[in-house]
Order: sequence, then C-alpha cells, then structure tokens
Amino acid sequence: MKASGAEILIQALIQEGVDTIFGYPGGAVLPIYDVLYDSKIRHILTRHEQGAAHAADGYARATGKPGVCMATSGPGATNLVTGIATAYMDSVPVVAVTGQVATSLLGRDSFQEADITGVTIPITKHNYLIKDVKDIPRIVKEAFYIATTGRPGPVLIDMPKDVMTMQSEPRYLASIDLPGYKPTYKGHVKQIREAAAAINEASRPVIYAGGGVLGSCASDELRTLAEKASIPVVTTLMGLGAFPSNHPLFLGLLGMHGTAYANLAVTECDLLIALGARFSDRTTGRIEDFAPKAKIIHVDIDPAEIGKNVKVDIPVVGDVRHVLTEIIPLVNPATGREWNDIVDGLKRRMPLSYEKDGSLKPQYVVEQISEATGGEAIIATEVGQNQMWAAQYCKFTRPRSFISSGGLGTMGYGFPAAIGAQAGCPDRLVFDIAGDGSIQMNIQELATAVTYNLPVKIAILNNGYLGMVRQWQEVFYDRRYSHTSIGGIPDFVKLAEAYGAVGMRITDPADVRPAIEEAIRTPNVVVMDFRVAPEENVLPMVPPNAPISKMIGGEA
Ligand SMILES: Cc1ncc(C[n+]2csc(CCOP(=O)(O)OP(=O)(O)O)c2C)c(N)n1
Repeated sequence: MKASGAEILIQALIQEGVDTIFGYPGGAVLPIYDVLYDSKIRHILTRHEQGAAHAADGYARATGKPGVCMATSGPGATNLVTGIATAYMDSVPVVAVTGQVATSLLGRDSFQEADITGVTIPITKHNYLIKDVKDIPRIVKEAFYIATTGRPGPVLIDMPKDVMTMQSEPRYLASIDLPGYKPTYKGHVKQIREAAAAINEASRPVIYAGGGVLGSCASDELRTLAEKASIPVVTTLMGLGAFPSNHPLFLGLLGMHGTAYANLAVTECDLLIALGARFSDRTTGRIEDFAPKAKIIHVDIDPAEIGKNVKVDIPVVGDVRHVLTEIIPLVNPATGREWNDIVDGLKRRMPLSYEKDGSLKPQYVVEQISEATGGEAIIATEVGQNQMWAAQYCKFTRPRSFISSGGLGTMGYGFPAAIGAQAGCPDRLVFDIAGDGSIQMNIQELATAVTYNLPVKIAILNNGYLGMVRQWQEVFYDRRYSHTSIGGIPDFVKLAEAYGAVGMRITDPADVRPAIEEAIRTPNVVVMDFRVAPEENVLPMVPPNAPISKMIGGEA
C-alpha cells in the first residue's frame, strides 16, 4: 500500500522503537506533524528547539535508548545546533529530524532555508539529506544504527517538504548493509593478554573510568575488576555514576575540580587503566605531567581516541564491557596492598571540605539533596560552579544518574535535559542543580515541564554571579569582575508560579533540608531559589595547564 513520505517516516521511527519525540513545529514539517496528530508516538512540545535537542539528549543519557528531536527548517534547525554539538561532544545517541524547503527551492535562499547538513557536518556522527521518498526506510534505519553503535553520537536527517508528501510503496528493511562502517567490539586477544599482564605486574594501579563505561553498560564489570584486583577508581565528569560513590575503592572526580586524593593517586600510580575516557584537558591538566610514572592502558571503542592526547603503552580498541569481560578472568586476585593503604591515607587526610561559617553554602545544599534522595535521584546540572559542586558532593548509587554537559559545557543544558530524563524515567526523582545564570538560558521550558507533568525539581544555587567566570576573575584577573555580576535576576518564586510550578525561597541553612523534602513530596515542578554565599569558590582547583598535583585549596 502506498503511503506519504511523512507517514513512512513516522512508521519507520515506530519500527525503531521510538515512543517519544521532543519537537517544535513549523511550515516545513507540517506534513509530519499532520501524521503525528493521530500517531501513537508521544510528542513533547518544548518552548525552544534547543530545549528539544537537550531533552532528547537527557532522555538518551537517562534511559540508554536513542533520543529523538524534531524541528522545522531554517531557524528551527539552527536552534538545534547547540544541542546537537552538546550530544556530539559527550557521545550521546540522538536522532534529529529537520524539515527542509522543497527540493525545487534548495540552494535558492528560499524562505527559511538553511543548509543544515552543511552546518552540522562537524558536530554529527553522520547526516542525511533525503531527496527520494524511496530512501526513507533505509535512511531512518541507518541513522539509528549509526547513532547507537560503536561510539554513539548524534545523526541528523534533513527532509524536504515535497519528499514528505510524495507517495511511495514503503519497503522497510530488516537489516542494513553499511560496508565501511564496522565498529570493533571485541578487543584484540594479544592486547587483552598484555593488559592483564600489566595489571598483574603493577604495584600502584589506578582505574580511570569515563563515559564509555556507561555507554557500554560496563558498570558491573568495572566493579568486578576493581574489587578482584583491589584497584582504586577515579572517574571523569562523564564517568560519574559508573562506580558507586560510597565504595571504599572510589576516589571521585579527577582533574581541574577533582578531589585532591584522585589527583595525587593518578600522579603517583605506576599503571593507569583508562576505560572509555578521552583524556580531556579538564581531567589531565598539563599533559606532560599527567600520570608521569605510569604505564597507560587505554580501552576505547573509537580507535581515533587512542594516542590522541597521551602516549598509550597498551591500546585496546573495543567496547569496554566486552574487553573487561575478557580481561577479568586473566587478572590475579589481590587484597589490600601497600598502595591501597597509601590511597586510603590520602583520602582521610584531604577530604573535600568547605568552610562552615553559618552562611548558606552551595556545597551544603548539594550535600543535602544527595542525602535526602539517598543517592537514588537522577541529577542533571547546568554549567559552572553548580555543576562542579554537584559532581563533587552528590553520591550516586547507580549508573545513568548524573546528566551534565561535559565536553561542550553548555549553559542552559540541565533543565531541558532533566525534562527529557523525567519523560524517559517517570518513576525516578529528577533534580536539576542550576546556577542563576544558566537556568535563565532555557527557563521557558518551565512551561513544558508543567504542561506534560514532568515534575523536575530545580535547585538554583543563586549567588548573583556568573559564578565560575567570577571565580576565574578572582583568581586570574585580580578580582576585576567584568560583567559577571548579573543584575535583573527575576523573582524565581513568582516566575515559577507564573508558569504553574511551585516556587520556594531559602535563605537560612536550617530551612534547606525541610525545603528539599517538601519539594520531593510535591507532585509538581518545583523551583527552589537558594540564596547562597555569593563569593564561594569551587575547590580544589587546578589552574589551566598546570599539573593536576598542583591544586589551589581543598585540603583539610
Ligand atoms: C552557552 C554558554 N555561554 C557561556 C558559557 C561560559 N560560562 C561557563 S560557566 C559560566 C557561569 C555560569 O553561571 P551560573 O549559571 O550562574 O552558575 P554558577 O557558576 O554561578 O554556579 C559561564 C558564563 C558557557 N559555558 N555556556
């Protein structure tokens, strides 16, 4: 039976298991929206296309399934760009569908025409401009396959309006054939043996776990390896949640705002086992001084990552879970060696700490959120100090619980991503830990959260500053706070109420825990405006391009 391009598209999405699309309509996607009108796919109308892209990304990070967003041509498509780039930098599987002007109008500066496949080449894993209605089933299948396999990432499908209305007899494919795209899942046997031998020989090993551990669902294997060989674990920002925070072997975050003990353990180790991590400058500090005494094993599904930033001694190309499954039986059991005592000593001597002077401290707010939720909530963050305090003070008991823009550092990411996570995980408690600056970048999505009854709890650490930038100005620019004091901060309580959410203002430390508990009990979107100490800094801090062992502050 013949069907229109738009019908074929929606049918193909359903076949890929899509149940939710985050989107925003416009002229060039009208035929698709017409089909959506009576389709079984849930469409969540955001208030900005950037919100739709971040929501699809948050949905993907929380559920492990690909997230889907949709926008019209031209400005709708370009509004997705920041969200697509955010997903690309953090290897998140997102499929973005954009409308395009009719094929006869392409290349003529037509109304609302933007060359979105051209624009997104460097920020997508792959993209398509569909010119023939017959290609729709194949392209949709390929797009999901590419987005979710190998190193995951965003794929864009651009669809001209006339292709949506053309009729065709659809032929949905059961399998796909993509010569030239064959991700390597299984590591090379010889390298796996070498890696296991290196682990058995090491006397001061450390595991450095990144987002690839979560991407490959390898948390259990990570834990098995760490426990079997008694190896301390540090994580990147993207790797938080991959290993339980309360585990005795856990050393927390590494790098610029990592714990002192994680940074010192990596500096002193003789073997660094990097798992699905990409050695970003925020984690390594000055690259020449990174893990200077260590042999490095690097396991990554993307061969382009290996040797990109650091010299690797034992490269293993493959999926972290597959590779760990092979390595674990070859590793000798070990119990508390001298190294474990040294690391435990560091942990005891220099814990994360902040001055308790009676004022309302942002770290305290984050600690209380973590305690009140027992480490079970999904925590999304914005970008800045709020993000780093969340990374330092939130404890995670299970994977896919920390949702944050690591690679691109996108302000305005957290709230829409939290909406996506809540849509994908209706039974979980979802918080967005926010700054007063970043929350204002996508605060219009309060309408989306309220309309679709996605009861995200927003905790604004309101310091009146673009805090992280102010901190850099304090440290590196002699306290010249150029344009980082943000005036015109709205009354967040009234704003919440204006959108139909619940607003609370908290100024006294004694009110923090009761407010959080009340928010958790409230079956609605809640905005908590915590008026925190304005010039609190995130510590420890490694100055950019300094060795990670040279930290400012943070030691007890
Ligand atoms: C879209 C975007 N613009 C600018 C920046 C640069 N930037 C990084 S952190 C930050 C300050 C964030 O301020 P706020 O949201 O109030 O959070 P705080 O640091 O105070 O917790 C800025 C401006 C960014 N990361 N993203």
